[in-house]
Amino acid sequence: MKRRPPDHEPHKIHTVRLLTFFTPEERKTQLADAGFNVFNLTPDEVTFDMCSRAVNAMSQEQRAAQFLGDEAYAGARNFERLQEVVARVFGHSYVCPAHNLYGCLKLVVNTMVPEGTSIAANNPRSRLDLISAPETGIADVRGADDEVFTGNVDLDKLERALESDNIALCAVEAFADGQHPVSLANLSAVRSLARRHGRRLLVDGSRVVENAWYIQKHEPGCADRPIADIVRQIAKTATLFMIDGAQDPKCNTGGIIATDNPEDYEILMNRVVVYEGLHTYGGMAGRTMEALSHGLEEMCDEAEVHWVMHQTERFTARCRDGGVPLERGCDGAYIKSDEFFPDVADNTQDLFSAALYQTSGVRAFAPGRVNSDRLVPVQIPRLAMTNRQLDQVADAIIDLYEQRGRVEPLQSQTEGEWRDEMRYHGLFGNLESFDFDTFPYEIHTIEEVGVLTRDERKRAIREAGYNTFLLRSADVEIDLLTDSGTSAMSTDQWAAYDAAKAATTITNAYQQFVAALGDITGHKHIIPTHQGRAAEQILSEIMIRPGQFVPGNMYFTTTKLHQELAGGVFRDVIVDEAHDSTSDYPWKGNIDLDKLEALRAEHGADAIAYVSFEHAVNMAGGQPVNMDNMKAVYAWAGQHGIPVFFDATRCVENACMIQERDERYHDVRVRDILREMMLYCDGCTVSGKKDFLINIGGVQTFRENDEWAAKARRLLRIYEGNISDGGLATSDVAAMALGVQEMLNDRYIRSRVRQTRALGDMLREAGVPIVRPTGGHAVFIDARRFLPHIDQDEFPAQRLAAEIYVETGVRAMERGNVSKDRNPETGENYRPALELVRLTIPRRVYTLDHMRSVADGIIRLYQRRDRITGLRFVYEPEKLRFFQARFEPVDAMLGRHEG
Ligand code: P70
Repeated sequence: MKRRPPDHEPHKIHTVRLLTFFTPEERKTQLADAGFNVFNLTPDEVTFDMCSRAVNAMSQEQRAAQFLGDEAYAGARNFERLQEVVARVFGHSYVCPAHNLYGCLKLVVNTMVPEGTSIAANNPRSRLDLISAPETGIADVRGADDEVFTGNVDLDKLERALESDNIALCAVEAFADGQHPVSLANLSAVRSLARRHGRRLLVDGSRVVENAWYIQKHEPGCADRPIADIVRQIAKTATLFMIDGAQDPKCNTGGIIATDNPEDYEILMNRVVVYEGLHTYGGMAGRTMEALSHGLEEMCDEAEVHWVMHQTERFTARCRDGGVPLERGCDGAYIKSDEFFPDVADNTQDLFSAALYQTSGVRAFAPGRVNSDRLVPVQIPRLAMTNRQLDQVADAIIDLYEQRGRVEPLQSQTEGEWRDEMRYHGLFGNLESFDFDTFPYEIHTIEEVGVLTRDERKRAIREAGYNTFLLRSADVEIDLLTDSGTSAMSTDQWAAYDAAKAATTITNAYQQFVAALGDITGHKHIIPTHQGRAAEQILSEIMIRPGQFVPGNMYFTTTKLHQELAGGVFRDVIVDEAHDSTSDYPWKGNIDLDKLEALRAEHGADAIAYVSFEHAVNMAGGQPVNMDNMKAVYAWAGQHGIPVFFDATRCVENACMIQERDERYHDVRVRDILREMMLYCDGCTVSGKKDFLINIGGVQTFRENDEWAAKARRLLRIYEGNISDGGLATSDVAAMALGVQEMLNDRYIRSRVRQTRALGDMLREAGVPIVRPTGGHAVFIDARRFLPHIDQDEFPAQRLAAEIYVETGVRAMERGNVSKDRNPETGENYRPALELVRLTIPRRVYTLDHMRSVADGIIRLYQRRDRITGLRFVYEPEKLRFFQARFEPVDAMLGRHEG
């Protein structure tokens, strides 16, 4: 089978860990304090930490498993599960747990390598050497013949060793030293030889998955075999198979030895209590066994393996293309530090590490003994980084390589055997810094996505009545339905979530939220609500007298509905450019003051309840309002005694677009721009599910009016919950208190807005008609121009959203004739000027590679657009019909299903 490299992650991001970036001066100070040994830097002092052990992103299930510890001393349920999984994944009936791989090795050496014997190994630097008694020798039996399987054992050498030396054990590392894979054929030959001589074959499978990928790719006859199959065969070939829990199984620690041999198991079981713990936990917490079990099964997932290996290949190739001397490792690029600094005699590994940190904040550390090696592994933490981040780490290394002549050598200050003991005197060479321009977070937890075939998707959309709201999330591969409540929370938010103590009174979480948002907005009253529409309802009820007008910069469905339920009449006062999808006007969210004044002139100021002023206007395409417009509207309103309320749901994106598009604000922090924006209103409603980086929550603020605040709190008590939570869990309030701070990180918000724009640019360059300019949260496809042959009453945007799903597995949302509803007087559809499909980007969830693959799919669809037909209702609800409506294709009668 010929495999294409995967074009995006086969998962999405569930939780992120925030990264810190440092100035060159900060890095120098930190490096000097660390004695020029990057080992002494804490993770907080490092931007990207390039190692692959115990730092991998876990799956959501694996994280959950860490909370399922049966912390019993004996016979834990977690151990029973581990046994079952080991039997399934490795085919061995017995498992001996240990605290980690060192524990496994020690057990084997202590029980199976008698004094005076030696070990035949394919890794002469094996840790077995350190663990064994001093007189135990390692017979290096690695061959040098095979170009791909450089870890293969030379069978003649092994045979000679078995015959003449006193070999106790054959030890093969799958991927010896991180660089040398073995073939299945070689492994089984080794096993036969060992058996013939009555010796055991011990396989260290800590990198068994990477090795299996090599076998699948390069060993004759293996191309069609699943990774899981190959892994199982490797494990079965071994008499004793062990694995480091913190490597391929993505656990944070733990290790196991698996075997099929009851006598060996008995030996291990009786000794494990001496060094590790009882045979049913072996020095691991119950939760570790549980997470390890999950990891053992997940590590063989074909798509994940191919993604991990694709990243390694890509990263290594980029470094190599940049001229950097390296060896390709199973998990990254292993830099040849001596060739990197050919004029430097000593400590080139630590020199490389120090210089790379100095220029970029990237850490790559070579553990081990002083002067024992020359390679510095730059390893990729599994699933934790994006391709774009990795590209930039590679570029940072290449950058350093280009200025290697300016790097000053290190002078040892200490004598030590191990590299982690070393301290140096260094001089900071005059080096250029490398600046990162990437997401400021790493991936902490991933989430599974749905993968269906095209035929399955066709069936799914038909069953969903051609309404993407009615699809199951499990059937969606990349979910761009909404940016609402879909953000990935940070580890800090999760920590606060877990720690928050619930109460029906004032809580700490509430106080933190009020303090944080009060500081950001300057508003006096901060009232949490369960989400945006709750605030909208309350505000509408307080502020609108029946018959009053509510002018706003384009309608939003829930906002307008609540205004109408309170007896108000919505009037659109947005600038005309907003209705023209082809206009490049940068401030399409602005209010047209002439329209506002005309409304007042006709009906009087008293007939206007308030101005409903939305940031980064959703229905117009996420279009920003500029600062002058906010100021002018507020001044105008002040003259007439009319309040102004922001829908500040996407206020941070708006602030970011002000920073980008208004040169007066280029050097102003987003936080300060937002603070100024918040001066020009009397309060806000906010759906916190967007910019506030939380999954549920909202807020109502009042800048100073105590009377409105008292009324709002009264309604809150009646409709929603406590005044300290608005009906939210205290934990969600705590998460929101952090979300409102994280959202103001300039690097974060810029990377978010740029990611959206990147998707827009890819589509536009291919000629796909989209709303211009691209806004902050979404790319809007102009369905009338995409499908000009479909009349608006046959809902081109609704059909286009359905077709995008069938073509790509991407879920989008209709924002057009269906959403706009019918005119209650005429009963006709409104037929709005903007008939759009929204591709909405969740925050911190998808990568640039996801975006590229979305664009590719839509471009393919665009090329066959003339074969797409319209829809008609088969079920039409009365209110907010777009949520539940069902359709069928207009050509369904002909029995012809398009797409
Ligand atoms: C979306 C979501 C919600 C929203 C909003 C603005 C500018 C208020 C709200 C309501 C969810 C949605 C809502 C209705 C129809 C489709 C989708 N927008 N103001 O996907 O807030 O949902 O928290 O009650 O965008 O755009 P909430």
